[in-house]
Amino acid sequence: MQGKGLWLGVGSLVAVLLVAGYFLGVGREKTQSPTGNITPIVTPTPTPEVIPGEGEEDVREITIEADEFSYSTEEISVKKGEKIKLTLVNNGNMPHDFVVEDMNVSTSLAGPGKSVSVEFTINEAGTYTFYCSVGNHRGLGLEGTLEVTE
Ligand SMILES: [Cu+2]
Repeated sequence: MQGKGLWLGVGSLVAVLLVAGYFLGVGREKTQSPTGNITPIVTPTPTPEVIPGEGEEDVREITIEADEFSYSTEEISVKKGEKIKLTLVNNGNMPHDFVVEDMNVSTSLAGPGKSVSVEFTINEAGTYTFYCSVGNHRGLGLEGTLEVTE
């Protein structure tokens, strides 16, 4: 039958392709794996050029301390578009963090005696609220105001 022959033909063609693919794949693997005395070429990682002052000078560093249950500063004022690196120092006995409400800005949790940092820039002037997201710490007093001025 013609139909059967065609299908057999297609079948063996697929088989040939599979076998060829297998060998091509093996061949490729062989050329890639070093055979002992081939030293892999290691491209040296370029040392990033550090221009003194550049990138550092326009980051404003702010440090705020937290304990049970208050921040050392209840009002932080920054400028719109200003790059801020905020460090939270936890002087308390519980974990605390620093979150700016609705702004997707938050540090990770700082355990007792630890500090954590977050870098952020707020591009819209306004009054924002920061707080600790642990338990009811916000309600207990770990809350403050972030003023972003023009
Ligand atoms: Cu807390």
